[in-house]
Amino acid sequence: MGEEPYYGPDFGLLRKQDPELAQVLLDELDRQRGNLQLVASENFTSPAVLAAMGSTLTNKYAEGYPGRRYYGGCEVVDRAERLAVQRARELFGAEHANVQPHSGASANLAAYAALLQPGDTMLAMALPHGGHLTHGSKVNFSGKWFNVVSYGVRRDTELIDYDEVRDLALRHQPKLIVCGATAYPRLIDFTVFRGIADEVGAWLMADVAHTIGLMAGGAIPSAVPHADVVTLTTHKALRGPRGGAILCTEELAKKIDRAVYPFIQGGPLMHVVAAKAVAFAEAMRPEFADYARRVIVNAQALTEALAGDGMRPVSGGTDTHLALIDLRELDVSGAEAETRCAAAGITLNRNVIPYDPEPAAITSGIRVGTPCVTTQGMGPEELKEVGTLVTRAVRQPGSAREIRDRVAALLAIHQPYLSEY
Ligand code: DSN
Repeated sequence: MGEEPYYGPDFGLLRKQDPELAQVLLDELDRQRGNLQLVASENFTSPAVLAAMGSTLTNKYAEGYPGRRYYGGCEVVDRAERLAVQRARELFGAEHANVQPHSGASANLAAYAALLQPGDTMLAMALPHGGHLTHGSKVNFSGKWFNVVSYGVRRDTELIDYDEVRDLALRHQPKLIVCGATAYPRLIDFTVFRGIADEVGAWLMADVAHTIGLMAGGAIPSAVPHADVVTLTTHKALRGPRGGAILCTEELAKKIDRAVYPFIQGGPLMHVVAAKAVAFAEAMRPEFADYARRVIVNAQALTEALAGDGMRPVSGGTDTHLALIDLRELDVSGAEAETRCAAAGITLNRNVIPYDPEPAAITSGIRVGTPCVTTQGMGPEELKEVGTLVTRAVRQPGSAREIRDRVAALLAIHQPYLSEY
């Protein structure tokens, strides 16, 4: 047996060559291991995914698509992309997959470029009600280049108002209807959206960056059979590398591919494409289905614990991996709660709640999610305790040190990158 070939990260070498930067990596690993990670859009990707991302595939330019590149020497990276595409199609049951988008925002830009012209009308969920920046915010390309009509949630139920969506669609005749959200704890009824889109002759796009991992694991209904185009990220509950992807019907395949390259991107990140292939294979394993189911069970345990301690979950609970908590009764802003939790060793993000009287930098809410803690092996019992710890951190900032000790005890048992994947 010869020496093992170089295949990826060599941390020892980095430490020797650039100790200053190596220390940043060590400190970030410590931060990730040393705090409770409750940001709903984050996860601990597997060591195999990290290995693919740290590989020499990063050296290769491969503008174009497998077998149709604008550079020589692409025959090896072509295999990585073909695997990623095949696996994505199989995992999600999609007719076509494009695995090149660098991010969810890039995937959305490409989808709009494929389906719309500047000035066209699209209907999407308002950011302050749980949508995304790229769903028509005025500070984003989507709000500047398109005529965006926004829908939201009802004030009484805090659920998507499908009657409002239909009324707006009939009145404004959008060319594209976008469903999907970043801070909506409930299931989205894609069949209703499909019906509305058909009624007005619009394309239907589902941006399921947040929930695609749950769909991959079969824990919630998939958007793929209903939407013309599905955009996603690979790094959230799906637990892959940081990046995006697009699934679509065969009918739209060429348009989507041309919109990704050459319209909005140049060379794909082949090391990330390879890592996406690894993640898609991991998500096909039975253990991943179990993981996706446990993410939701854990989110429900966490939400119940929070609700029991007086932190009101928007819409009354969750069907997914996340909860949105209204702090107005406690008279603590989202920004202050985020700071208090950080002092107690708990990482989460402030988040606007529907009809929030506070601006986005302050907010009246926090968002919590369970993809990370579930990867770490925590279960509903631990999540109940986490709920109590979050509540104490928000209500009793003086207890931060005590809470940190309890967080450390939990994390000593559930260490990322030490336990099995
Ligand atoms: N920024 C992501 C999130 O945290 O939800 C969405 O892109």
